[in-house]
Amino acid sequence: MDNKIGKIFHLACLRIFCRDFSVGLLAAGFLTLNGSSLTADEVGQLNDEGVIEITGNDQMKFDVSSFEVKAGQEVTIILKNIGKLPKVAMAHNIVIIQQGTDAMKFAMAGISSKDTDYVPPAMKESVVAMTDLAGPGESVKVTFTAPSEPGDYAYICTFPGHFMAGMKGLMVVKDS
Ligand SMILES: [Cu+2]
Repeated sequence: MDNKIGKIFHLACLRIFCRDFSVGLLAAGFLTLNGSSLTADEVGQLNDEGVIEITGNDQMKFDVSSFEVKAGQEVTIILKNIGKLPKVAMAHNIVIIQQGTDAMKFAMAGISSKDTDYVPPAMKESVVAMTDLAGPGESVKVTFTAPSEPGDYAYICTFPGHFMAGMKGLMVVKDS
């Protein structure tokens, strides 16, 4: 009798584990819809007003993987979520972090920080600029002054699993 209950319990656990595991794989981007993952290596360009548009999609990719700015210039990033999945499952933001910040550590720490758009409060000094989270069809934007220190500044999406799936890029600050 006990053995039978144990078996049923074990099967139920196995089922829950498998379900969560496949959701986890999906979130990490290992499963793609048609087997082709978009690995765009696209260089973006600011317009004359210092505005750049970047899209994010349901495959957890930004269409711009790097762009250049001048040190101290005013920059506006417009992020458009061109996906269709509901916001609770698939939202995107752009968070630019300071040089020397461990992006993986930042993203991992942010997973439990839903109230602050998955940006870890303990590491908020590492944020150069960030947008709100955009759901399907939504656009968000942020205007900020580019750092005065030239170099590479990573930007990431902090929605859980997205950075790990490759949702990231580089803002290259050039000497002005
Ligand atoms: Cu994202």
